[in-house]
Amino acid sequence: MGDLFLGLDSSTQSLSAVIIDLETKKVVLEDSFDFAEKLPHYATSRGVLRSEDPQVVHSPPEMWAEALDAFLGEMKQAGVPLSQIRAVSGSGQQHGTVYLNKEAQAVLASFDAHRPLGQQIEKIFSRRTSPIWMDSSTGKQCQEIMEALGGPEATARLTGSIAFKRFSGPQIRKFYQEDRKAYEKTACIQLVSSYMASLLAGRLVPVDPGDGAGTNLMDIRTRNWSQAALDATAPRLGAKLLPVAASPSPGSLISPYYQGRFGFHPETKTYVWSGDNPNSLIGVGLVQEGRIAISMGTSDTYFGLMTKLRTDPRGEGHVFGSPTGDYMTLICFQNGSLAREKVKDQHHYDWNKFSQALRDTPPGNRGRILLPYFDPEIVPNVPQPLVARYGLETEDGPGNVRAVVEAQMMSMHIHSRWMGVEPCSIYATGGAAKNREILQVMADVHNAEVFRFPSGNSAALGAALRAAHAYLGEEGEGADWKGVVAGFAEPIRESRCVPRKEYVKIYRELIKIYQACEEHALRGGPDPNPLRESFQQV
Ligand code: XUL
Repeated sequence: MGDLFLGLDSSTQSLSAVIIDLETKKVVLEDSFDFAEKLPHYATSRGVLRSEDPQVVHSPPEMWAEALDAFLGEMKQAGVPLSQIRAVSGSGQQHGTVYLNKEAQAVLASFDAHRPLGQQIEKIFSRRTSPIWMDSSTGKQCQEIMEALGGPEATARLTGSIAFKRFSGPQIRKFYQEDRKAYEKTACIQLVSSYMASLLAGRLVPVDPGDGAGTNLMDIRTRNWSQAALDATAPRLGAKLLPVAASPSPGSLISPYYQGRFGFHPETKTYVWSGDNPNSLIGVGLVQEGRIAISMGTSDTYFGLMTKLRTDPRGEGHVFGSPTGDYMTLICFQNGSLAREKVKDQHHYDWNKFSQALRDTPPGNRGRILLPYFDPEIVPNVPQPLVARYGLETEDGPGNVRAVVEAQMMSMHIHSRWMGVEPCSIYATGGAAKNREILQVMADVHNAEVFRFPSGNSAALGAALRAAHAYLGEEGEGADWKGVVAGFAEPIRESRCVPRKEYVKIYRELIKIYQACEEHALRGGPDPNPLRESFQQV
């Protein structure tokens, strides 16, 4: 066995791990630790704490730490060769913020290998729970920030995105406004990625430009915090943030805690983590411009690498830093697997029946449309849950299954036009990419061939590849991205789904109808039913 590299992915519902062997180009381990199932005492539903207000969604940061400890413990028990890991990096769900007090620094530096991590970090928080990317309770703060920065367009030009409710800046502003005392007691605000990296390094670790761009606080051009954005968000905020890490940035040794407790080698390096989406970009091998990836996880994301900065004039999409030093574009649809699971559960289906329903129904669904915002939606902006059906009975199981998948694919098509890329091939990843029927709808709606990846966890794989790239760079062996991802981030050739001409034509028409339904339901546009009925007669 050659040098091993570990990538961790602290996502909404679970912590995942991928270990790669760079010499043999093999994935040695791929495993996952489910928060709700393994740590039920945090009483989360699928990793999150809901409140009476559907817009407020938090998670307990102690749960993420306990998961890291327990998951590594499981690996040690199972005989995973942790001592052969040369370097670790990771991926965190984006935007979530962790609030630490002034004790944190000293506690991180003195972890005791004889006691569980969870117990040792109990007292480092100035806020018990972390608002996460599913939280949409900061509409007011977004308006205030954009006003201070000269409007939505100016905000997008400066930070890569207009102010979004889930982004860290608006969330920090809300905390400052609602709990000033706790804000004052906060010595350091971290993102999920930098918090997890800090637990590994035993010191406070900064964010990288990929995740930093998900805050509305970073100047997307200089990749440093923008003073104007900090001032628009909360007083003295700059003092509570570590400077954004340069990329590449040097590694640091893993905390001795992990040697004592799990048998890691004392020279194991840890590297700055990034967000799940920048990691996935690497995990699906998008180290050059041109292709697009769709990740179907809790949320669905549509993303690609971009070499020249371009922001979305409609304000729906984002620009983040790419781990390669370029940019990446991204659109996030909150009702991803959330909506697919809702429809599946409403009709008491399992995933096999879900697929069967797609096989049993015709592409185009005879013009029946579902707007599937079971949760508040990010793109398009839908502040409160809204489920609207056009010509579709609520009880019609197969019809609703096809409608939810078609709605998601058509919405991606419509809301990604600003990127100016008509992809001819799409890389599909995330849990739902296993479902061939869903990939066929993707191919037909986007008129593009679709490939799947062997690893469902592109974010953790991307993190392992980032660790390898940084390690080789530091060891003076030189690493180019193409060489590092080669052999790992390759799609499965046989998984290819080809767009079918006759259905591409149907979807061209249906997309117009879907857009009319969206206009009608969200912005009081004209009744789309006449258009729908003429479609049905074709
Ligand atoms: C991206 C986004 C989500 C989260 C959770 O902007 O909000 O994709 O990163 O996966």
